This record gives sequence, structure tokens and C-alpha cells, in this order.
Amino acid sequence: GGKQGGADADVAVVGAGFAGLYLAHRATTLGLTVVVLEAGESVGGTWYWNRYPGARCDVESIDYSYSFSEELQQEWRWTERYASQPEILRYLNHVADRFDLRRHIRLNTRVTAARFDEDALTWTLTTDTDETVTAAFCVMATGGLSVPNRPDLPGLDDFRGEWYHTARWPAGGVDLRGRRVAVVGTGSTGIQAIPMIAREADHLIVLQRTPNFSVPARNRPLSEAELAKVKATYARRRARGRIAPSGVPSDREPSPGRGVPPERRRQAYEAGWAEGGASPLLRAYSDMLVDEEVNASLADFVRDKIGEIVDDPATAAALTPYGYPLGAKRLCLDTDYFATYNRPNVELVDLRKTPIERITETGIQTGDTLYETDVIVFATGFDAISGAVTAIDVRGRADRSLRDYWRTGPRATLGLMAAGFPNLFLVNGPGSPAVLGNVLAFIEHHVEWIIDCIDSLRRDGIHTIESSEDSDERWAVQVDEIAAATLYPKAESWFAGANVPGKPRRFLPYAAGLHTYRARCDDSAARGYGADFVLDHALSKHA
Ligand code: NA7
Repeated sequence: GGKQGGADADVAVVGAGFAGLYLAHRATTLGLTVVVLEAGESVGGTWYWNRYPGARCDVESIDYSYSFSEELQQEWRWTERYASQPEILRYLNHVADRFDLRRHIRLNTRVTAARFDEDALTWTLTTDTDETVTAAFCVMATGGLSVPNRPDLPGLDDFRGEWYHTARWPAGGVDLRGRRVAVVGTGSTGIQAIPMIAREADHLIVLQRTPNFSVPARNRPLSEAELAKVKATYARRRARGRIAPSGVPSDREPSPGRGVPPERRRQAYEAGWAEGGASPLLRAYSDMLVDEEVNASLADFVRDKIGEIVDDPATAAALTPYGYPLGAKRLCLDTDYFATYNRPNVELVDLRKTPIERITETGIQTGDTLYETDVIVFATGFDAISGAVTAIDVRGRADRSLRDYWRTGPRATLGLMAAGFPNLFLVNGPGSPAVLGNVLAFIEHHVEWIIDCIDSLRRDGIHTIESSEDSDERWAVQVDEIAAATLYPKAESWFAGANVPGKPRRFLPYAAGLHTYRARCDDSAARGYGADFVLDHALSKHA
């Protein structure tokens, strides 16, 4: 009831991925009405759009899944250690049905603008289907990696073949048999797609700008016995995940690697390499992302492995990363990535020697070489963390534009709210842990915090909550300081917006871990939100 009573819903949610679905469930469970607007033709978000060959999560499926329902986690059966994109999409569709969420969701509806009405104290969302939705609260569940970054290469319109961005792969797939394919980009996506494409295409050229560290995923089917064991103590595993720094539960409490003899370290790395996955290596020692010497010992280990796997010495050298710490860009997981370069139909082009000059009618021109190709695949990443929010024309108090406010660097108090935008919440926004670990754990935390906040304000008869520029800036400085004490800033990465030309450089994720972040957010809530946010600003102003 009250002032915002005439709105279409209590909560408008943008996006029906992992975050949007849980928001709808959590909000309706507390008796709030909700409308979810989704651009895709299905629920799933990131896992709906990214259907390129080899698309797979690099967090283990038993952890990269919802923990809010014991029934759900008991009944769902993950088939592999790391879930493939189709399996995750099936899971999200199951969740939408299981919790009867579809009635809240409008598909094929892209939100283009969101405007705060200072008199009605409501948000009005406008869509590309010319609909409007009004709500007291708006939550941007738009995804940290959802706006494709496509390099602005001259001549692309002249290209007579086909080109695709991996995050916009056609639903029916692309038949690459008998064709020449060029892949641009060797991040996590390229590293997953390249081995799959190499097996199908006639000839594959990989155009690499920066070599990446990658370690074996060691994906495998999950056995019934293994699953039964997990499910017997699932609640306890989840509870550990919720307070783990990366949102991934771990049995070992690592100690510092500094001072550990090289031979002992090497044994630990060999064990981690054999086990597969990022955690066994990154968490081999507690100071892996803090101490340059410890980090270099693991980096050297991985470099040696690349040299052992790749037959041709020149190709091995070109694939070997130097100049930034391992893990400062997200550590990639692969299945046969480096071995793929031993195939006779695969060729590596080092763009650091000769950058792409232009696209021609028949291929990709670098320096004086024209690489002829039938298909170009851009695995060139995303305008990460803030990009999907600034893709929408968000207007707060006094027509304030979020794009303008963030032009000098995206910032938001606790990563949750930006000044001048009352009742607008961000999920995994700039200044939250965002993408530094198991996004599912971060998403569940955010959703619960946001919906509990809305519920609490309503019960207290408070109409608005917002941050101030001061608190946004203070939080951003803290995020910077935390990052500065780590090795993260020593790489040019999308964590800091370095991959998008013109994007302001600022390290966006909160790097002190989910446990610290959760405690900080819980404390804010326990103190009635007033220590970090301004409550009912408008009413006191108008009183
Ligand atoms: P990433 O990690 O941003 O990787 C993008 C790749 O594309 C990377 O190798 C880039 O090289 C390359 N790139 C980007 N622009 C260009 C241009 N203009 N020319 C040549 N090469 C370019 O994106 P991903 O999709 O692989 O992974 C994103 C996250 O998704 C991942 O971390 C997981 O969490 C899931 P660069 O390194 O910038 O030199």
C-alpha cells in the first residue's frame, strides 16, 4: 500500500538468469509482486546466450547451483564435474517450472530505459516492445558478462563469409565441417571453443593477442556414489561455501607458500595439475595472489607444462604467457587446449607481432598477410560488470544519468546501490565480489540481501533507500585499496575494464572475499541500513 500503491508491481527485475529467477522466487515467497523482463526468448541469461561449442562452467556443478532449496538440490542430478551449457540451461528451466516462476516473466522483452519518478517514488521501465512497467523497486539482474565486446574492425561489413560472436551463437549451431574458420581471442571462451572447433573445421586459424594461463579442467562424469556422498551432507557443504572467500567450499586451509622449498611447491602443483580445476592450484598457498615470488613459481610450473605439451617450439613460445601474474586475469580451465596446436589443421597467429589491420571480403589482414577464411568467430569477451547496466538508459533523481555518473568509473555502495538512484539495486555490481569466484554464491547473497531489505523497508513504512556520492566513493576507494594489496592490478584485464576501448580503468570487483563482504553487508542491514544508505530522503525533503 502507501504511496507506491498504484504501481504494476512491488519489484521490477531486469533479467531472467540465475539472479532474476531467484529474485522472483524470493520476492513472491515474501508476498511481494514481481515482474521480470527478459530480452531472450527463454530464461537462462548468460547460459541462454553462450551456446558456442564447448561452453561449460568452470566452477564445479555441485557448487555452481542454487542452495536455497534442499528439495531442489536433492532431486537435481548433475551428470558431470563441470556442467555444460545445455545442462545448465535445462536446470534453469527446471527451476522456473519447479517454483512456478514463468507467470512473473515476460520473455522477448528488452529493457531500454528505466526512469525514477520523484513524485510517485516509482521506477518506470521502458522496453523495446513499447511496454512500460512501473514498480516501487527495480533490480538489475543483468549479468556480469552479458554485453558482447566486438572489436571495431574496419572492413567487417565487406566480409563475404559468416561471422559470429561466441555469446550470440545461433541456436541451431553452425556447421563448420569442411570450412576454414578463424577464431579471434584466447580468453576462457576461446580456450573452451578452440579444441571443439579444431575437431570439426577443415582448417582453423587462432588469432591471439595475449597468451593466457590455462590448467586442465579434468572434466568427468559424476558417479552415483559420488553424488550420494555430496547429497548426504549438502547443507553442510553449502554452509561452508557461503563463508568461503571465493564461494567455493574447501577442505583445506592453505598456508603461505613463501619459504616453502621449491621442490615441495612443485609437488603441490603437480598434485593440483593432476586434480584439475582452478582452486587446487590457486589455493595451493594462501599468498598465491599476493606474493609475486610464490605466484611466479606456479606461473613457471604452468609455462613448463605448456612447453611439454606443445610440439613445435615456436608455437609453444607464442602460447606461453609472460608479463603478468597467474590468476591476475581469470585463470582458464581447458580440455586439450594446448594439445590442439599439435593438430595439422591448426595454426596460431601472434597478433602482438602483427595486429589485425582490417577485414577484407575474404579474410583477415594482418600486416602483409591475408588469412583467408569462411567463418570468423569473435571470442572477444564482454563489457563486463557495469556494461549491461549502462546499456540501459537509467535516470534517477533530477534526470541524473547512470552512464554519466559512471563515466569516471563505475561505483556503487557495497556494490549494491549508486547515488541518485533510489530503490535501484544492482546484482553483482561494481564493488561487489562480482566475478572473483563462484558467482552463484554471490548471486544468492545479493538476492537475499536485496529482498530482505525491501521487505524490511516496507514493514517499517520507509519508501526510499539510496546511497550518497560520498559513500559510493568511500566504497570504491576501499575496493581499490583491497585490490592494490593483491597482484590483480598487475594485469590488463576486464576486471578493470581494460578490454573495452574508452572504458574508465578502475578495478571493479571487491577482492577481500565473500566472507568479508557478507559480514559487511549483514552488518549494514543489522544496523537498519542507515550507516551506509539514506532512508526516505524524498519524504523528509518534501515534509
Ligand atoms: P576475455 O577473457 O575478455 O577474452 C577475450 C579475448 O579476446 C582475449 O584473448 C582478448 O585479448 C581478445 N581480444 C579482445 N579484443 C580483441 C581485439 N580487438 N583483437 C584481438 N583480440 C582481442 O573473454 P572470454 O569470453 O574469453 O571470457 C570472459 C569470462 O567469461 C571468463 O573469464 C569466464 O568467467 C567466463 P587480450 O587478452 O585483451 O589481449
